[in-house]
Amino acid sequence: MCRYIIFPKIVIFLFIISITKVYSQAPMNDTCELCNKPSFRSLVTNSFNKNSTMNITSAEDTATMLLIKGGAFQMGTDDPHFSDASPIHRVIVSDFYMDEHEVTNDQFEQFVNATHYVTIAERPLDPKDFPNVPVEQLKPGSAVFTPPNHPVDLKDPLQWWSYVVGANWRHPKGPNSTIVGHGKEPVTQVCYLDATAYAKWAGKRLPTEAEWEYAARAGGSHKYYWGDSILVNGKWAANIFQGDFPYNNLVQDGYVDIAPVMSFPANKWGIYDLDGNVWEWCSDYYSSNYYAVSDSLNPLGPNKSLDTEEPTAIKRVQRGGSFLCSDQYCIRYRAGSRGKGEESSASNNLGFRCVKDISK
Ligand SMILES: [Ca+2]
Ligand SMILES: [Ca+2]
Repeated sequence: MCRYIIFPKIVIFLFIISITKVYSQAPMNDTCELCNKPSFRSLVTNSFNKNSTMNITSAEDTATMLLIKGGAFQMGTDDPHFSDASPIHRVIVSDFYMDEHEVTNDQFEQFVNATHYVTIAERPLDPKDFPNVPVEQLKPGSAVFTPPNHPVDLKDPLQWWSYVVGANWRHPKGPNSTIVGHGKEPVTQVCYLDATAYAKWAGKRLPTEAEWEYAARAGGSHKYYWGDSILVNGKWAANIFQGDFPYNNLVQDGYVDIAPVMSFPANKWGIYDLDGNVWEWCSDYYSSNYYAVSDSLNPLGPNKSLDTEEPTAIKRVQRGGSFLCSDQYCIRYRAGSRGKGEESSASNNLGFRCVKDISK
């Protein structure tokens, strides 16, 4: 399994390169209000009937899933900061069930105990994939947020991301960290391939990008998924980053990094933490121009990955941003914006949730 790397003194996954380019498009400040255009809002169709919501329990994991009644909505955003999320286009999704929260460490441990699955970040690195790297340096690990204590150049993510040997889902920040006592927090350090393995075991699948956005919008069309103001009744609506990124986290939302799932209010359809906390894998290949040619009915994404900035990397869509998003740096927690990541790369701000089809 190939994990892309470059090798100065430390190994850095392609993930780092990806986020560099994603985040480098973000402005220091953004006052754009295009998401509030009346024409956009009026075109949203919400067929959701709250009384139709029902809980189910999967056969294999313990997640509560909610029925998301299908309907039509306007997908994407014309915010010029998110060129890959335009044009806004009408999409129809069918009914589906969605986990009410991100997959937790407890849930992922249940999966590993049942299957003895070994995540990509735990597997040995194949010297064939890294011919220019000394074998003794090929040690399993993953990307970890390691913030400095002083201001840094925001164009250089290597100032706050490090490849940490021994970082994996059981030790999200490295060998000295643990998930013990953090069972209700979302699992991290799981790549796309790990997430799909879990979903298959659970009898589920990853959401399509369209399903994810449809559920996140919950019938609304606002700048943020929860509304037009960053605060709701004076409180933070999602776990993101406040302060001076990356060195001075003011923790105004109460969480310096990951929060236990369901620590913030659910959206109007009862789903928690779609926005913020951890990025979430979607099933679609990532293509920066897909929205121009997207199917309108249950789009599955392009049939292959195409990131024009890194055409050789196989990438999947990620959605929702994480506890590291802020208006100083990554603004891709805003409604309609997209993320992307190489399939085999993970980090300690990246997780997933599952969906399930309605039985016919
Ligand atoms: Ca926070
Ligand atoms: Ca999330």
